[in-house]
Amino acid sequence: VEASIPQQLREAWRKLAACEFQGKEQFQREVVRHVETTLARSMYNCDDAAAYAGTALALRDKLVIGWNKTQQNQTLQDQKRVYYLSLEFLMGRALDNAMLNTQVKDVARDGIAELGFRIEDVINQEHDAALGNGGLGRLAACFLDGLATLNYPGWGYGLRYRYGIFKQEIVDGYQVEVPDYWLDFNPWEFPRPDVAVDVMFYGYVKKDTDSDGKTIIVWEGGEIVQAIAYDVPVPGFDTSTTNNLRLWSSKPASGEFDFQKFNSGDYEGSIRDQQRAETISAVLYPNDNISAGKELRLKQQYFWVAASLHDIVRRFKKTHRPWSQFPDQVAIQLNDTHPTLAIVELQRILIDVEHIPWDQAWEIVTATFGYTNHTVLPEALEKWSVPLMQHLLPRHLQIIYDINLFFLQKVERMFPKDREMLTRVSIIEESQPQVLRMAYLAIIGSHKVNGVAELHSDLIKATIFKDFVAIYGPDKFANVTNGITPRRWLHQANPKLSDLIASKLGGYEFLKELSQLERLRPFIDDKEFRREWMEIKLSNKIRLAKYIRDTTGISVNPHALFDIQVKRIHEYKRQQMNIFGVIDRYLNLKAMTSEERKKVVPRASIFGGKAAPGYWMAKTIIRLINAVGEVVNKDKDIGDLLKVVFIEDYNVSKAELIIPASDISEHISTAGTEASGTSNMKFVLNGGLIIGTCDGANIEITREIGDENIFLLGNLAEDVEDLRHRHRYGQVEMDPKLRAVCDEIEKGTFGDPSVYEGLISSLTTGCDYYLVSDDFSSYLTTQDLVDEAYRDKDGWATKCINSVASMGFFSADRCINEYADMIWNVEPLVPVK
Ligand code: OX2
Repeated sequence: VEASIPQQLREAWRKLAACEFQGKEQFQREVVRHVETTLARSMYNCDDAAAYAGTALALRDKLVIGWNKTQQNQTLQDQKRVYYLSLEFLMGRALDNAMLNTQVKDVARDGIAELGFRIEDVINQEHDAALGNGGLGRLAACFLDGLATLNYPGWGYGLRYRYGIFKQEIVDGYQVEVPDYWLDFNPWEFPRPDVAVDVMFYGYVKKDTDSDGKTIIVWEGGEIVQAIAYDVPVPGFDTSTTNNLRLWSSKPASGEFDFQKFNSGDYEGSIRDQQRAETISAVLYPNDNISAGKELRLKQQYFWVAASLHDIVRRFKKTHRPWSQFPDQVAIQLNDTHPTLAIVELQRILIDVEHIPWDQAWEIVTATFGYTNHTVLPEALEKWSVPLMQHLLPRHLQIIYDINLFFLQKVERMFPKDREMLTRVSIIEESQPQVLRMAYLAIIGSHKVNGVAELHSDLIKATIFKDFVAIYGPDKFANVTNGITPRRWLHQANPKLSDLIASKLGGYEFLKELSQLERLRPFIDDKEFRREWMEIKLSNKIRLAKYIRDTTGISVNPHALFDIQVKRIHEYKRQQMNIFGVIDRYLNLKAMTSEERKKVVPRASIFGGKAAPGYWMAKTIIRLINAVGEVVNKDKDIGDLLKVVFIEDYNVSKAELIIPASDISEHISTAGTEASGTSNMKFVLNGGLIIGTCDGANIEITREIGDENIFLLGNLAEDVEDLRHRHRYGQVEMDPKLRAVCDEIEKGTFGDPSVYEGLISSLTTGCDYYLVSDDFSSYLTTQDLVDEAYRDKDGWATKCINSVASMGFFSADRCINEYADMIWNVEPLVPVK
């Protein structure tokens, strides 16, 4: 690379090379320069928004320098890279994270203060990058942070949605969806018009002969859409490594804009084609754990996968290695089944374009891919209709048929007498119409399949993928328990706690080596330390209480027990059980004498989360929460003893505000339904306790922190099937307290009861699929234990501190190292100076 540029030129270039700002003054100069020249503003019209833009652009310049060096270094070192393919990257805000990771926040705070701004106000100007629904997308974002921090050569590939997840407004207690115009000003992306890939859809397949007379297969005649790369720098913490997140945006392929139509006056017609192309990357599907099976979604998947693979293959080909070495240079991780077509696309490139024999190609493919499963919920398992695939991607369907044929032949050899087995494991499900089981294709085309928490990884082996364990053996299946980045979820969200911990541990090394939190234990009896710890929690609660008052008008007492459930609204996550519990608490309070009420621990029940726009039951739950709040919050008998709050538009930046303020958070999914959960980890890391079921990562959190520090409740995953069976055969009496709650709703205490009919009938005639009735009494008793424990302020603090000290295992860095070791076989690079 070096030799290709003459010495003289190199020297001239080096002399002029941009350098990062170092101290405060340089930072200020950069900010002012950007405000005055890039934004064409002045001191007189520089508001918070302009100050944000100036600061972000100054920071961005700094990032870009490290980013360029990192990319050059990665090319030069020429080691194996990992590509994380995810339809969702829930990045949140970038400025604060960039300042903290590059360790210039203090400089920036002072610098911007001297220019007349508060850094917090500046940070709050930023729009969240909300290209995801929930845990799956946020996990991808935490993994990018871990990859960069650990100096792995790792890229993310995703879609640049024009609209991310909708903004949620609450109107008359109901969720209303409003578009998210996040791209109005986004300084964190770099358009790369030179990185453009043509992606084809539809068309037909034909046989042809090449110049040697060999038969070849050509796919042609389809619609072509262009993918344009937009790159987002991802800075690691305390390292120069700045990795890349490449997001694809769709536009009509060059020449596709029909000038003929335009000239001849068919203006609308020419625009229509353009819009059709742009629609592909227009909007994120707002469903969490639900697959809707829409054609446009399949187009998104192929568009993104084809562009990403083209890019990866192009990079590999520049090294002039033989194809057999592809898996030594490239690891691709499939974040759920959304990118499964990448398996088919790589096989297509190898056999149709590179003319490699099928078996050799397939070996390369399977050695390259790993597949992460995130759910066992049947409604979330992707199945694409065969006729749709035939229409949209005819060549890919043929290849899938062949993959399936060879796979079934192998299975038949292994289990010659088992016809049923073939039907069960076939990629094609014989329904009307036939559908493709994408998870099966993902397993067959990968060398490793992993679940995201121990229970979940065991469950997939025992249930949905049982046959595949029999076929491939257990070693193909692994567990990598999820993790979170302590940089964003402790240092950024809870700076005071991070600083206190650093003061005891002698620095911020724990942010890179989270198991060092163990060293907090000797301070557990240190009075001053405990006092500071509790003061920080209180100040975080005051911060949230102020936000709640400012945005909802509800005043919550910061000394009340903050009981928080924030996550996507879903029946399996059981926000309904929580709100039913709140109603029960309200009824109890109403029945008490004023003397009895004096002994009650005051509570604020805080909810937040979005419902998929078409998920009617989830929307009803939101309506009920708000209705209960309306009644309870103004009940004079109750006062501060109970407050019910629904925080609008829960997103990453609100999570950063909410999580540090929690005393207890709820993770109460029906056992066996929440694959892992990751907010459970965030809450505990911030010194809050958990009330939860024996589900997902709750189980491993319990193991790490000790069962004296968690409030577990409810039935176990192994009993769920039996319980459901009993409901189906009408053998379950509704829990009497739950009955009383339902009666109260039906009486109209919370407004028109007909609104909640569906919700209540799901418990009765609907056979209570999520087993609310079975867990309700355990839930209430456990909540009583929470009250009891909270009365003992000192005992509570001990639990919290001990828990934080035990959270090292849940760092995203531990996950990334496990993936690197067990699945990707990649090594970190030495970062450049
Ligand atoms: C989520 C899972 O529901 C959650 O339990 C898990 O922690 C997260 O993924 C990250 O692994 N869509 N979202 C998920 O799964 C699917 C499918």
